[in-house]
Amino acid sequence: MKEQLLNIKENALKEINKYEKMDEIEKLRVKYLGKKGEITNILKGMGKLSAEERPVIGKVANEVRGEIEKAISDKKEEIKIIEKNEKLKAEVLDVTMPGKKIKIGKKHPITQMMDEVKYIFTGMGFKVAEGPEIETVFNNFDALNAPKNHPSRDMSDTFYIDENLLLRTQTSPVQIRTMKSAKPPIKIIAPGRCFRFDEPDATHSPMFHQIEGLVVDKNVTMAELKGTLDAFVKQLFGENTKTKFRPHNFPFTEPSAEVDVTCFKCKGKGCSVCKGEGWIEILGAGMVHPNVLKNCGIDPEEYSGFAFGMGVDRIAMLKYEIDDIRLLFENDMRFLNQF
Ligand code: 2NM
Repeated sequence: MKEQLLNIKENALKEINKYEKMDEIEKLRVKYLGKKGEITNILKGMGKLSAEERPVIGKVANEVRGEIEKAISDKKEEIKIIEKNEKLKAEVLDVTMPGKKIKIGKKHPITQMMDEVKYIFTGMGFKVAEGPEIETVFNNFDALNAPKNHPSRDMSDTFYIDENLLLRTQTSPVQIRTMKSAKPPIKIIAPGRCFRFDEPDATHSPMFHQIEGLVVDKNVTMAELKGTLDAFVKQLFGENTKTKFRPHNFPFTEPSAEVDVTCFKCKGKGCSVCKGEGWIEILGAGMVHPNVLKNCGIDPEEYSGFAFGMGVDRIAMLKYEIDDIRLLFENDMRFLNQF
């Protein structure tokens, strides 16, 4: 029996050495020391022993149990330390590691310009109006008082879809739609894409962007047009910006003007941005032609209005000193990321 106990001890110690996991060691504890374990089994046979043998075997059994218990608890301690170290290793936080850069996009320079212009005009009480890019010939030309032989109507200047439909050549048809459907007072801007049958070069793109404005009410005068545009360019280009109205001709306004502003770069002295002129042309404007009001069902005897229009791409090019409009539409990130 003593022999058996010593065997058990030897096996137990060998096995304990073999395992490295907490649950495996726990299984060994049950196997050797549990109620149905090997030592308990041996001790059950103690009743058959003589009175002399019993205390001797009892002592051996206690020693064996004690040694196995100690080996198990030592092993458990060891495993605890190893597991703790592994956990610490796995959770280590290197504060010197470079952070993960979160890339957020940015707005296209034309969108930035659009937003800036919209912000200024909505601040003056204008509402933003939108309309389709595919328009009727009536809204794009006839309602705008364009004579039947006007060169812009030519097949070689305008993208026609059929004889009644085209890609709008300016955003004025949005204003025609507004005047046809709403009663004055009207105070809107119409931003959007426009299309002209142009060969692309440094200053021309068959698709470009415009923002046009329209105010219609009783007693609207040219003084309000000048005051509105003056306030606009001062906000866009700086407080000291001046405007100059040069007489011009548009079919849809009378009188009409082209509007120059003092160069925001050289303040009028002459530089590469203004080509030495000191002035930059940025707007077309005028008083809405009575025929246009009539075409939209508004009585020109009762109401008057002013309108203006600007090329957003051109203004973005001036502001960001971009010398080729095609760069704006190539979507090369190396270019776009500069703005
Ligand atoms: C411009 C220049 C001058 C204009 C006129 C109208 C409308 F619909 F009221 F007749 N909308 N936009 C206008 C006037 C546009 O762009 C250079």
